[in-house]
Amino acid sequence: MLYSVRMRAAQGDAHEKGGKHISGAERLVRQEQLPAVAAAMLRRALFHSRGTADFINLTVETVLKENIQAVACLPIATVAVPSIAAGRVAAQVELIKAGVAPAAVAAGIKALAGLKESLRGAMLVDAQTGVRLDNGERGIRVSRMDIADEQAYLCWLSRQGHSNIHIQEAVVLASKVMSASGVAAELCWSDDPEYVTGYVATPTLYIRFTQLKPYGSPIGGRIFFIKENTDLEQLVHYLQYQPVLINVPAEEAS
Ligand code: WAQ
Ligand code: MG
Ligand code: MG
Ligand code: MG
Repeated sequence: MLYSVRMRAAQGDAHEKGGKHISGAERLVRQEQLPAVAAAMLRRALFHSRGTADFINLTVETVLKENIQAVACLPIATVAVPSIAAGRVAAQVELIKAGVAPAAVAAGIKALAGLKESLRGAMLVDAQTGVRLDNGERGIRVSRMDIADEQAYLCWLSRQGHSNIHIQEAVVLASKVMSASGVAAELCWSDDPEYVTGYVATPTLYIRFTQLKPYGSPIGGRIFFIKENTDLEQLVHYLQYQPVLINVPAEEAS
């Protein structure tokens, strides 16, 4: 048995009462990890660069091992770009290569860049038409995922020169999202003011771009581009409720 641990924190009031989203996190852990993981989430909500939370929801639920699905981790590539504009152009090229219509890519970037405030979850956008498919202002929050073997993951990342928590969490999330049938690609940049690197995820690659948003901006978000004829209800259920553990490639003998 594992435990799904989920945290969402807001300022002013609860999210559903119009509070400002500060931070969220989701893990799938063993019982002995639970106290430390829960404490770390509370710390993160209380000491966040987006501000201090005064509403924190921490949920813990059991998950049966036989319901967990194994998903392969996406490989990571990094593209250094000289400016935000160059980063966004490069991201658009990758989204188009992944099968998102140019007009939908443009609409998606416009929606993300035009946000007045960060949502708690991701926007769903039709990959052909660019029309927004989720109805809420909150977006769809992906949950119930984690890395299967944390030590192996941290080693695998560190051998590629990566060590920060943003990338650790984003690669897990993107790997789950891209394992969902119906998602053509994802675009993301952080809502943490100091974190300007963003990414595009495709079915085969997680591609980082070193600048996708202005330094200091507290507005970030995610867009999942949805293929034609996708059963939205089934997709959203998978993203929110299907427990998934991500596996890194076994270490190659050297
Ligand atoms: N499900 C759906 N949307 C989410 C989730 C989730 N579990 N978590 C965050 N979001 C949305 C929400 O709108 C946030 O405002 C936005 O994404 C950004 O979240 O170097 O740190 O946690 O390779 O701030 C990407 C680059 C970092 C990492 C992403 O996102 C790298 C990041 P943040
Ligand atoms: Mg967060
Ligand atoms: Mg996050
Ligand atoms: Mg954040």
